[in-house]
Amino acid sequence: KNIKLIEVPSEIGAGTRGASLGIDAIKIAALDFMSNFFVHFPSEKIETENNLLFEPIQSPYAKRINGVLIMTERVSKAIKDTINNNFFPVVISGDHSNSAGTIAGIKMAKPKSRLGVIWIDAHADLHTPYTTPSGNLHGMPLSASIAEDNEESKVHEPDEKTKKQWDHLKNFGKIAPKVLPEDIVFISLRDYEKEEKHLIEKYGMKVITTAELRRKGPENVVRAALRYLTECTDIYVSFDVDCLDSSITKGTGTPVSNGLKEREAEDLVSKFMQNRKICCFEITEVNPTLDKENLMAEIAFNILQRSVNVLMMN
Ligand code: DIR
Ligand code: MN
Ligand code: MN
Ligand code: MN
Repeated sequence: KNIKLIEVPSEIGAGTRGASLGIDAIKIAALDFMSNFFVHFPSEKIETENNLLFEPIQSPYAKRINGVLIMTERVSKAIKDTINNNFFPVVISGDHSNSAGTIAGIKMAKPKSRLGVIWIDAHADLHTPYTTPSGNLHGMPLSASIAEDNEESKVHEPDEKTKKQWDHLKNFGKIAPKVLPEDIVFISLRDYEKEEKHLIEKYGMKVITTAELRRKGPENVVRAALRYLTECTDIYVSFDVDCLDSSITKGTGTPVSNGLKEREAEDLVSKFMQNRKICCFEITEVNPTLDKENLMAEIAFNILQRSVNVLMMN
C-alpha cells in the first residue's frame, strides 16, 4: 500500500491540555531511536483551531464543538482526497474527537461502503451532549458517527444552538449514520459510564476485554473481530493510546489500569493491518506534557512503525 501520513495536532476535544504536542513527541521518539521513518512517506498537516482554548467555553455539554466542526471539515476532506488518490491514510491526531472527521472522510470517499470500526481504547467514546460527564468532544466521536443522541439516558438538556451543532456533526457530509452500531468492535474497553453501557447493550456492540485478549491471544482476537465484521466492506482501526495499561501511559490525558501491554497492542494492531479490508489507521491522545521520559510517544512510535511496515508489505 502507498501510505500517506495525516497529522492532526488538534486537542480542543480533550479535557487535559497538551495532546496537540503528541505528533512532535512521536517524531522526537523516532529521532531518539535513530529511525528515518518520517522521511519515507508523503504527509499532510491539518491546520487547527487550538486558539479556541484561550476563549471562553460556549457549550458546557459540547466544549468547543464549533472548532470540532471545523476540524471535522478539514480532516474529512484530507482523508477523502487521500483515499481518492489511492493512498492509505495513517492518521496521527491530538485528541480522539478528530476521528469523527476521519470516519466522515472515509465515508465521503466510499459512500457505498459498509464501514466497520475497531475501537481500541479504554473508553467507549459514546457520549453525547445529552449524557456527557465532562463536555469533552473526545468522548463523543463514535456516537456522532452512529448518529446517536441517547435521549433515553438523558442527563442534561443542551441549549438549542448546541443541539444544532451536534446535529450538524452527526449529519456531517450528509451521511448519517456513517457506521451501524452493530459494526463496532471495542477492544480493551474498561472505563465507561452507564449511559454508554446502555447503548452497548441496546445495540449489542461487540466488546473484547483485556482479559479475553490475554486468554485467546492477539491473533485469535483479530480473527474473531474480523469474522464479526464479515458484512463490512471496509474497516477503520482507531487506536487511543489509553488502551495501554496505566503503568506505561503517564503520557496520556486519561490513564486507566488493567490495560494492554505494549507487545500485546503491537501484535494486535499489526495483525489487523494484514487484512485487506482495513482502509485507515489512526493513533491518538499522546500527551508529552504529562510525561517527562517521553515513554508514551516511544510506545506510540513503535506501534505506528510496526503497523506501517505491515501495511507497506500488503
Ligand atoms: C469520559 C472520558 N468518558 C468523557 N473519555 C475519554 O469525558 O466522556 N476518552 N477519555 O478517551
Ligand atoms: Mn478515545
Ligand atoms: Mn480513551
Ligand atoms: Mn482519550
